[in-house]
Amino acid sequence: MSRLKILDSTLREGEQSVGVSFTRRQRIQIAWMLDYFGVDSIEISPAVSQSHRESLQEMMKAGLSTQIVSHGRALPEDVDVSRACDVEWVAMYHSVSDIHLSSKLHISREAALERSIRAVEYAKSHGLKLRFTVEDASRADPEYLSHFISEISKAGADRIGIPDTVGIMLPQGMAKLVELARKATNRPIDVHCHNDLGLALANSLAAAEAGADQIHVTIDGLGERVGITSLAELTMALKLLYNSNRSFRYEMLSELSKLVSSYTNNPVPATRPIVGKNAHTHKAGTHLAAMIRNPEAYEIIPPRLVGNTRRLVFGELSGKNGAAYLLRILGVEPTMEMSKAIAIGLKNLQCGDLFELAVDDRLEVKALESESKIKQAEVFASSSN
Ligand code: HCA
Ligand code: CU
Repeated sequence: MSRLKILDSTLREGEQSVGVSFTRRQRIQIAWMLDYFGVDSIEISPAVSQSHRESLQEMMKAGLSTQIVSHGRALPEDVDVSRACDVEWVAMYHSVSDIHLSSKLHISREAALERSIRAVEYAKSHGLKLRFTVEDASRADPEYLSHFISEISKAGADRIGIPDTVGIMLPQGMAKLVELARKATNRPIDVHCHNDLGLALANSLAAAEAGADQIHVTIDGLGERVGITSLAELTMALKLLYNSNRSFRYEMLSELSKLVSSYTNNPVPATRPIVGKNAHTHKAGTHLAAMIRNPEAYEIIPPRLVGNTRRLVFGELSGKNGAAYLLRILGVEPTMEMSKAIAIGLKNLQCGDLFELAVDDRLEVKALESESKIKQAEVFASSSN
């Protein structure tokens, strides 16, 4: 797993997210940050617009160490757009499922393969390195898919991309799909999993276990419909569950998420794993009690590792341990009676969560969260009525 590569498609798949359209400068900023984070490749589609072409050209000149992949359809005209941007790597895609061939493209299986081979040969004749993606592979007839991958490889494709375009796979199925592709080609295999059933991460990991060489992600899982595997979730799962020794700059994960959210005007959902506000927030008294003794009791990731903040919520669920902690940070050495009385008092207020404290590694207070101050003011206003 330590050899598994990561391709970030925030600038291509991510821009297919509803409401997302980056400016040229934003794309360059994202590219620089992903490069610094340590992904192996980033992907962008120059055929979309002049601004995308200029972004790609600028990225090519920027001296990034990450591989830049120019994504387009399996058509000579899209290859030409990529060539005009001086790229080394292109990615081209063509549908292989019957539903796409008949309803989207209105062509036969034979015509699809023929057109794809021509596009591959065209790109190779211009000295390009090439990934070929068999779109909607997970709904294709396995025999046709296998034949298609083998012919495309013979035509010169350097990598084969296996997407679960509609997010319909189970992890076991994804593993089987990778095995099928591995039998059909000796080229490295990319995997691209959509999250329609919330299985993108599980499917990506299963594909990696089955021998996929590279996994596609986006920042915060942005992408068509509900998106694809998220960069933060995949890289942290690899580190925690597979002991990957990749030296990504994990501490940038929260920052990357905030940056993209500021560009898209979509707030990061509080419940988003790893980078969401709630990812390291603790509330119930039993949890606070344990956290105060040892944060590992309820945290698998120290927030500092991913650039996030630990927060403690105080209110009706705080219990006597939460109350004792609160007294201590206010400079009062708590007795059992005081702690119990405050816990009961917090419950009797019947106000739910009262406020949150952002705390550091040693559980010392960093800040009272501003949103909570507003809530607190509301509490006081309503209790004086
Ligand atoms: C699309 C296609 C694609 C391609 C994936 C890839 C998919 O959005 O139009 O090139 O690896 O999900 O099949 O994103
Ligand atoms: Cu996709």
